[in-house]
Parts: sequence; structure tokens; C-alpha cells
Amino acid sequence: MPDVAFLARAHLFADRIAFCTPDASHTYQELLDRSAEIAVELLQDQIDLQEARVALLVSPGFEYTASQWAIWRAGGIKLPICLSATEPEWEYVLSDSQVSTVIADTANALKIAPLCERLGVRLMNVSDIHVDALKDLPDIDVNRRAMILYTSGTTNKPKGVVTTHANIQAQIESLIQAWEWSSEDRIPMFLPLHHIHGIINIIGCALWSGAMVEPFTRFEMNAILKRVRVDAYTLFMAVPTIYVKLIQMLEEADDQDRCDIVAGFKKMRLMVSGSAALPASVHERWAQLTGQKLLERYGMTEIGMAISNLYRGERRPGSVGAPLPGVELRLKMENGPVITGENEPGEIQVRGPMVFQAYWNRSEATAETFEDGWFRTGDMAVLEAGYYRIMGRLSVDIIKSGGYKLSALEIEAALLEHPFIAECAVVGMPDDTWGEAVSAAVVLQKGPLDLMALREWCKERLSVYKIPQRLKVVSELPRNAMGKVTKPAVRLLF
Ligand code: MLC
Ligand code: AMP
Repeated sequence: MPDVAFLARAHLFADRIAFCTPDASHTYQELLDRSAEIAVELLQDQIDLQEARVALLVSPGFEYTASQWAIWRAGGIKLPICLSATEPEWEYVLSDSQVSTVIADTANALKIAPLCERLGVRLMNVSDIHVDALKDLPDIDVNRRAMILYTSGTTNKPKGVVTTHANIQAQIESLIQAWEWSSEDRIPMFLPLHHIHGIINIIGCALWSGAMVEPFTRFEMNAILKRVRVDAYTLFMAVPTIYVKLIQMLEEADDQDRCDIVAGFKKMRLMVSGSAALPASVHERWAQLTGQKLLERYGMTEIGMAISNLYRGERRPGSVGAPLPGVELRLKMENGPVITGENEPGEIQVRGPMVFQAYWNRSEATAETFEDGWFRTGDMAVLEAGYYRIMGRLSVDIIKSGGYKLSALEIEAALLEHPFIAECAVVGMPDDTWGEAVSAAVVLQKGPLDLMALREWCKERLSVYKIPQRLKVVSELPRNAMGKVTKPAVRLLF
């Protein structure tokens, strides 16, 4: 069986800069050396981690990636976790995936130490890792499991999406071919590194190509724009909310500022939007302001990227384009036939080497999500003049806010723990900035309760992007004859 290829790729670019920040830059050789050191520390006296789960709680950048490579080189499975999650959310993913070790940087190690102690999980502070002697590391088969990403869905709790090294390679190679990545590329990285957008499309593709990444701890607009003004980047990848925020900023900027920033965007060879629907109006406004036609693409944690507008060819506002290299795609009616023509909507189903292996420890959920070997995305689309247009989701319980996928059921379960709340229903309402805004209708058993108080209470329990942005107190929830809450009617309450 062939070995994983990321190490061989890195050797090709050993002297090139992989990561660059205002304080330091690091070459591919440094990544190789540092990852070997961390791998030795991870292994202690073992020769292979044999797919032990190692959680990663490190800010984006050189140490994050060196730790990721170390986990892989030592034979483990990488589990990146959300830096801003609450302790109960961390506890859930660490327990569900039976993590053996957490690698954290100093700030995050302090935060997660009590939980690690309580769960009996080894905690390694990456800043403290210095080994005197390296040792042989195991050969890693490409079909070994490499990563678990937790994704929210139609169940109350998030599920772990397991991908192998082969899946990850297929996801990366498809994008490199479609978008013509090269070692001359330079890209800012400001998305969270516990989701595929940042992990695969940005860091994964960049490092496979020998390109340079400038990491930011979050979307630090001013710092990023400072670099855009001096033509620091050839590529830019973001979620629609970020383009909305950038448009607002450009519209408010004075003429000179706008001119300088726009000049930087104009020179980039490609700007991509994804993770949520890009409204055609945002696509058009961005083109008016910067001359750049955004390339919209469609993907999902379970499959990587599946559909993309063309790098050299049409970029149609409101459409996601055509299947990417290596992706087999079909539209199918629920409990009905496969759609063969255009203009008939159906569920997007995907097959190919990029499709994930399984949900961690959930064989039933895994089986349910495949139909005749095709992965069911749960997204509806229609083919129009050769391009796919996303029409929405089969489930009303999935919300996309600022590119994060959220489960209405998970948020409802948390809200029901509030001592004042007797019943609740959560929906995503259309929102110009966030795409959808988490909106909660509640029936109180005690009161009063306003949005500010509810948000404050939620902060201990839910990541901030899951916390309701709208609240409606009602005397009863709309229900059908069976007594089930009807979400379309809940939407009408807002
Ligand atoms: C931040 N806030 C959010 C939010 N992000 N609220 C709702 N939804 C979100 N997504 C909150 C903040 O906590 C803060 O709350 C207030 O909104 C304003 O914060 P901000 O500082 O202005 O926001 P910012 O930090 O700039 O974050 C916006 C963002 C971020 C868009 C940069 O949400 C983000 O990085 N999203 C990308 C997520 C992602 O990578 N998804 C890809 C999944 S993979 P308060 O209370 O403090 O005021 C996938 C597959 C695929 O989908 O196809 O790619
Ligand atoms: P996640 O599960 O977090 O990986 O999010 C994947 C989901 O994001 C998909 O199932 C879609 O619902 C949504 N998505 C991703 N890209 C797009 C896009 N370009 N347009 C509309 N929805 C998208």
C-alpha cells in the first residue's frame, strides 16, 4: 500500500516559506523538523499510535500544522476542536471520540487542563515540547484514518466525520487541478481550523503546492487589508459573510482608502466564496467594487468540495457550477428516480475517492446516509444550462450562520435546560450578514426573559455562533394534528 504523500510533497519545497507572520516565517523544512519532534513526544515509548485520537487546540499557523503532521507521522487520528467552544462542547467531542491526548498551545492548555484532568486525558503544551533525539517514525498507509471533524446535522449532537489520508489527498488534488494552485501562490488564512474550508481548501491545498500561508487568529479585517493593499496575496478564500462585511467596509471607506484596497483585490488571480449560499447581489456588488468575479463552489465536511464554477470559464452568480475533477454527482428525487435532464430539482448525491469513510462509532447513521453507494448530501439542487444551482436543504433543522453549520435540535436541547423555558423551537431566519440568523421561539414557564439575558445564559453552554440572535416569546408553539411543532409556521412568528 502506498504511503501518505504530504511528506514527500513537503520535501520538494524544503527551502520555501510555508508560514509567514509579521513576527516570524517558517520553511517547509522547519515544518518537517518540528513535526518529527512533536511526533516523538507523542509516541513516548510506543512505535505507532495505531489510530489513537489526538485533539488539537492550537491557534492557526506553524505550530498547529506541525502538530497535525506530527499526529499523522506518529500514526494517530487528528481531531481539531473549536478554540472558542464551551467546556461542555469540548467534553462531548473528547468523550465521543475517546481522545487519548490533547495538544494545546499555552493559552488554550490553561483553559482545557481541568477537563483533561477530569477525563484522564493526556495534555501536551506544544510550547514545552523539545526532544533531544529523534527516532524512526512508522510508515503510514494512505488508507489509514487521518482525521475526525465534528459536524452538526439532523441529530441532537454533532457526529464525527472520519476521513482517511486517501480521502484527504483526493479532496486536495481535485482543487489543485481545478483552481491551478502553484508554489507561487500566497494566501491569507483567517477561518477556523476545525472545519474543512480552512483545513483542506486553504492550508491543505497551499502546503501540497509549496505555496505560502499567512495565518491570522480570526478574521482580523484591518490587519488583512493592510496586506491586501501591498499585493501580498494571489488567492483569497472566504465565506459569504466575510464578503458582506468587506463590501460594507469598502462602501464606508474614503476614496483613497477604497482605491488602495481595491487595487490589491484586483491583482489577485482568484477569489473564492463557499460554505454557504453567496447571494447573486453580493456577487454582483463585489464585481462592481473590485472587478473580481467571485468563484462560488459547493462542498461539505463529508465529501470535501464537489461542485465549482470554472476558474477559466463562466462564473455564474447564484450558481455553484459543475462537478469538480474526480467527483461523480447525481440528482435524485427523494424515494424517486435519478434525474436525467435539466430544470428538475433533486437531492445532490456524490460518489468518489473524496467521500468520507464513516461517522465515528455510528454505523447506523453512516448506513442511512448512503444510497446505493452514493452519499446523500441532504442539499437540493437543479441543473440549469450546465450549471448546478443550490435550492436549499431537505432538513429544516440545519442552519448555516456565517458559514457554520448548526443543528436546531442541539440548540433547542440547550435552551430547554433554561429554568424559565418550557418549550422551544429554533429556526434559521434569512439574514443579510449571516445568511441565516439563529432564531428561537419559546414558551415560558416563568419569566420574564429577554434576548440579552438569554444570550448571557447561553454563553456557558453554547459556542457564541450557536446562540440565538432573535427571540420570540409566545404562549404556544404551532403544532400539527400529531402534536409535532411545524417549523414553517414557527418561521412566520418572526
Ligand atoms: C461570530 N459571531 C457569529 C458568528 N461568528 N454569530 C453568528 N454566526 C456566526 N458565524 C458573533 C461573534 O461571536 C460576536 O458576538 C458577533 O457575532 C460579531 O462578531 P465579529 O467579530 O464581527 O465576527 P467575526 O469574528 O468576524 O466572525 C465572522 C466570521 C466567522 C464570518 C469570520 O463566523 C467565521 O469564521 N465563519 C466561518 C466558519 C467556517 O469556516 N465555516 C466553514 C465550515 S466547512 P458578540 O456577542 O460577541 O457580539 C463547510 C464546508 C464548505 O461549510 O463548503 O466549506
Ligand atoms: P458543513 O457540513 O459544515 O461542511 O457544511 C456543508 C453545507 O454547507 C452543505 O451541505 C450546504 O448546505 C452548505 N454549502 C456549502 N457551500 C455552499 C454553497 N456554495 N451554496 C449553498 N450552500 C452551501
